[in-house]
Amino acid sequence: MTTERTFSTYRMARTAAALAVGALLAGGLAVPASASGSTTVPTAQPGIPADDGSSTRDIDDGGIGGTGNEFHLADFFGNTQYSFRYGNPGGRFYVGDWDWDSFDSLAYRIGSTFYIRNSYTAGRPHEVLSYGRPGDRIYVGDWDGDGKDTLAVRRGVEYHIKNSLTGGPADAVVYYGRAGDDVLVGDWDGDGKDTFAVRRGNTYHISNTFDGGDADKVVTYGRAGDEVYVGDWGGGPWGPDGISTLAVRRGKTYYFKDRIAGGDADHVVTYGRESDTTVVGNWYGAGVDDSLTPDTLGIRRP
Ligand SMILES: [Ca+2]
Ligand SMILES: [Ca+2]
Ligand SMILES: [Ca+2]
Repeated sequence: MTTERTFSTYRMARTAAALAVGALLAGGLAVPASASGSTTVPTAQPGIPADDGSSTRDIDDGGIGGTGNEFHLADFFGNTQYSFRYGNPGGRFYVGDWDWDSFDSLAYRIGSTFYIRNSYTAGRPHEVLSYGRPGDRIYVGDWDGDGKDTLAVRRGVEYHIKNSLTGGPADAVVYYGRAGDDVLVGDWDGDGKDTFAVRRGNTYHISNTFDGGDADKVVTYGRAGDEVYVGDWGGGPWGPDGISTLAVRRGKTYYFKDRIAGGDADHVVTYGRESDTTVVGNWYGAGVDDSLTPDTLGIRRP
């Protein structure tokens, strides 16, 4: 199974050869206007083919659903710091630190191709890579603790983990939980490596390894109907500590917990509109301070 997967990276704008490859790739993936089933075809950003999102919109994975290509990224207090458009209005986005600068940014996905941008402005992708198959469920994490986020493909209880954005087969295949599990990714013990947690209702079964044994911690937070997000919110007295914790969303209000524990939220932020899709990542303080900064909110808006 592993050998069926390809994982190739094109570093754009580095060399003439890379540019030529990028042009070929963009041309090869262009979606004909009739493919959208509509007279309105989304306007492509330079370097990203037009795409109606049908190949990725409904995948249930670690990506960002919803629609729209307008993004607003906020600080700890819910004040917008960056606003820009990227990608196409349809389809999925993924958040990760793709370039080791400690700040997260977006990747837009068409089929099994990921268009990565490392800054909070509109523009061409900085990297384009292909991984897995068009319908694969993808999760983002720093699986080996080197500071760079990479992808894992999930097929039922089987996870094909890759530790680089380069070619070659998966670095590890692990088995986790049950096929129907709602899986979250986080660094629950602060060792720098991301692992999984399973959500069942408002109970979270947290594991710090991939060994498939019992959960290391079980915690109840919020309500079963809440939307939940994972981050190192940094709201404690000493700021962020490198440990991922939970936040739940009700309407446009977010209830952040700074420890892996139940009980009342440690801080509450209202941001955006009820119709917005939530994005979470580490962008607060980007370009100013590369010390440990908290994960904060963002929104995707049509
Ligand atoms: Ca980054
Ligand atoms: Ca890594
Ligand atoms: Ca960890």
